[in-house]
This record gives sequence, C-alpha cells and structure tokens, in this order.
Amino acid sequence: MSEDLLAEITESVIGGEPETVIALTRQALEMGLEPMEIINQGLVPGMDIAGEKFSRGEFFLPHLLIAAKGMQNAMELLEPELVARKQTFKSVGTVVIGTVQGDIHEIGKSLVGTMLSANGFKVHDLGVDVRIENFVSKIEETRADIVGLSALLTTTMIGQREVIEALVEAGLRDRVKVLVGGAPVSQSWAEEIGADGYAEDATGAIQVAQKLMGAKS
Ligand code: B1M
Repeated sequence: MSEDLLAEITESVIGGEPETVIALTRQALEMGLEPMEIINQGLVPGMDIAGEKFSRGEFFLPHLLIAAKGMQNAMELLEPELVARKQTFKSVGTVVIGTVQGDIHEIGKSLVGTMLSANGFKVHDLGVDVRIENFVSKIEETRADIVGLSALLTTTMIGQREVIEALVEAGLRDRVKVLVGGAPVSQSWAEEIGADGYAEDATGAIQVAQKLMGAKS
C-alpha cells in the first residue's frame, strides 16, 4: 500500500505533475510515512529517473525544471515535518551552506541544510550560485564551525577548491571545517582539494558534521 503510494509519487515527479506530487506527499504524511522515507523512496528516485532521461535525450530542460518543481513543492511540505521530529534546543554548531558559484542546483543542498538544522545545527543557507566572497564573509560574520559546499556539475565542483583557497587567503582555514558534497563529488576529490569531510547524502552529512564538531572541540 505505502509502496504503491511511493511509486505514484515517483511517477508524478517524472511526469511533471507538481500539484499531484504535493497531494500525494500530503497523503503519505497522513498515512504515517516518515518524511525521509517519502524523500528517499518517492521523490529522489523520480528526480534520478528524470536526470537519466535527460542524459539520454528523452527529456529536455523544461522537463527537468518541472520535475524539480514537483520535488521542491513537496520539500516545502516536508521540511517543517523533518525539523519538528528532531526538535533540538541547544545549537550543536554553526554551519554556512550553499551551492558553489555557477551552479543553480538547489534541492540536495537545501535537504542537507534542513537535515542539519533538524539535528540541532544553526544553519545559514546562502542559496545557490554563491560567490566565493559571500562564503568567506558569512563565515567570518557568523564565526561558523563548518562550511558546507554543494556542487552538482563536474564543471562547478572546482568551485569547492576555490572556496578553500579563499579561506586560506583570508586566514580562516584553521577556524572552519569544510564539508563537501554533490553528485559528482567523491571522497578522493575531497581529499585532493583539502576538504575536511565528504558526505554522499543528507544522512551522511549529519554524521560527518557531528564528527567534524567532535574534532573541533
Ligand atoms: Co541539472 N544536471 N543541469 N538541473 N540536474 C544534473 C546534475 C545532471 C547529472 C543531469 C544529467 O545529465 N543526467 C547533469 C550534470 C552532469 C555533470 O556535470 N556531470 C546536469 C546538467 C548538465 C544541467 C545543466 C548544465 C543542463 C543544461 O543547461 N544544459 C543545467 C546547469 C545549470 C547550472 O547549475 N548552471 C542544469 C539545470 C538543472 C535544473 C535547473 C533544470 C534543475 C535544478 C532545479 C533546482 O535545483 N531548483 C536540474 C536538476 C533537477 C537535475 C537533476 C535531474 C536532479 C538534481 C536533484 O535535485 N536531485 C540532476 C540529475 C541527478 O542528480 N539525478 C541534474 C535530488 C537531490 C536530493 O539530490 O542534488 O544529488 P542531489 O543531492 C544529494 C547528494 O548529492 C548530496 O546529498 C543530497 C541529498 O541526498 N549532497 C550533499 C548534495 N549537496 C551536498 C552537500 C553536502 C553533502 C551532501 O555537504 C555540504
């Protein structure tokens, strides 16, 4: 029953039906499904299939945009639920997060930010296509413990290295831990550019961020 509903959510993301995605997501919550289950087994598979179709030339950019709109609508409904389930009062640490310059992919970065905030971190989300100097000034202003850099394109992941270089230049590198992620990013890339941590997904990001906080104290 819940498998059918999750499969319907996947289909409605692929089919570009944002209104249906939101209606089915609401239904899934009412049925008692966990928000992360809806994200990981309903919404994300839909985005993955839309991406694969795009790679094969079966989908064009408007298809991808409308699939993303469906997922974003559903995330607006799910984010407060995620936070409510993990209400924490004392901040575990401060995180500045954003998608690097030239890259407008938002969904994964926002999911990571929401999950960190749901797990007690104070999160400053700078959005997408974030200029290097904006990362640097926000880290300075908030005295952030961690900066999270998301990149979804092989052409923009170099931006993660550039932020690290800018942090060295600004004399901030010793004060802030760098967490990187995004589909083309890997542990070996993180090591190559001198990041402190890499996470494959939002759940992993929480674990790595917690570990990095442990390493700071
Ligand atoms: Co784009 N896109 N896109 N796209 N898009 C990809 C990434 C692509 C793989 C599709 C494909 O060809 N199969 C491909 C990249 C190829 C490459 O470089 N290797 C691609 C391309 C080529 C492009 C354009 C260049 C297309 C064009 O214009 N010709 C263009 C680039 C625009 C730009 O950024 N300058 C473009 C545009 C777009 C849309 C605007 C249409 C839309 C984004 C809308 C939006 O975000 N508001 C879009 C989408 C939706 C996708 C796909 C289909 C889905 C991305 C997504 O939201 N996934 C994507 C294919 C795919 O990934 N299957 C694709 C769901 C999300 C929950 O997962 O973002 O991976 P993800 O985040 C995960 C993990 O990666 C990780 O945790 C998240 C949660 O589990 N993670 C982190 C992410 N950030 C992290 C940070 C961390 C830790 C973990 O720490 C800080």
